[in-house]
Amino acid sequence: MSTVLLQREGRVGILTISRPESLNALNNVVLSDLQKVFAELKREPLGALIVTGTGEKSFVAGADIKEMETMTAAQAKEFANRGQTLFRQLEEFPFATIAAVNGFALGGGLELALSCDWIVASNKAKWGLPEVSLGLIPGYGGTQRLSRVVGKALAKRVGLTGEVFNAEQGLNWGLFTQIVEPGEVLPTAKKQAELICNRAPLAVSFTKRSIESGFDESLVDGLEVEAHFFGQVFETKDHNEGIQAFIAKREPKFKGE
Ligand code: CO8
Repeated sequence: MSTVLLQREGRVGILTISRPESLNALNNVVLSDLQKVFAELKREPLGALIVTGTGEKSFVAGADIKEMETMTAAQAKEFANRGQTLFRQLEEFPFATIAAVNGFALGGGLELALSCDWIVASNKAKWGLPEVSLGLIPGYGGTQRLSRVVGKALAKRVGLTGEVFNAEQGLNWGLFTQIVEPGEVLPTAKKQAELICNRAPLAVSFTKRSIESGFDESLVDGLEVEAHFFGQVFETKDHNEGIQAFIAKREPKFKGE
């Protein structure tokens, strides 16, 4: 049985990491299963994808510590590269991705959530980068992505202390876009995903790419990227449909063309 389940509800996908006996820790099997599911998502894309963990206790409690017990330095680098490649694929999907953090998001779990477009979390969620307490460092992008979201000083506080933080701190620091009651995490993420699915798919994808491509550029170069995509969207049929629907005071019927 796969450790990564993909459920499709219309154009919304729900990807669930499922290793409850290890609080959904990421081992080599999970990475292989993720690889298969991502390949399927490339062939048959969605409108939006929600990433979550099975059960109420944990999103993902990190990379599998037990699997690292006998790893050599070369194997560790390979394990980090493998996870990073996968998380980059997740980040680069043309559709929206929402992490629904239902519990612990530690180490590799936080790094997985950070590779999604945004994070909706339970008000009971606990998160952090505890790697330094194991004599390790984050290896799935934590030292790079967290600072881009919360800023350098807070990212250093999280990574260097190895402290575990609560949901409110995550919200206050801008890591989580929203915190809700535990039973509301998935329904909230689903509502947001459904909203996106009602929008023009190519416009959604260009908006995401414009934000991503411009983020590390100067404002001037970023604005050029935006102008480029603004031009591109005028080559789509959906832009015509959107404008015509507005003028005719009716709902648009987007086709992703
Ligand atoms: N890896 C393997 N097993 C785990 C992990 C994990 N990350 N987390 C929990 N488990 C297992 C426990 O060992 C336990 O198994 P068993 O019942 O066989 O003893 C089971 O899950 C339940 O866990 P606990 O009994 O510990 O549950 P508690 O409620 O007491 O505690 C905690 C929950 C606080 C989440 C605790 O389990 C914990 O501290 N887990 C480890 C968290 C952690 O340090 N995560 C970071 C790991 S390092 C990492 O993610 C690096 C990422 C980059 C990798 C780069 C490649 C080299």
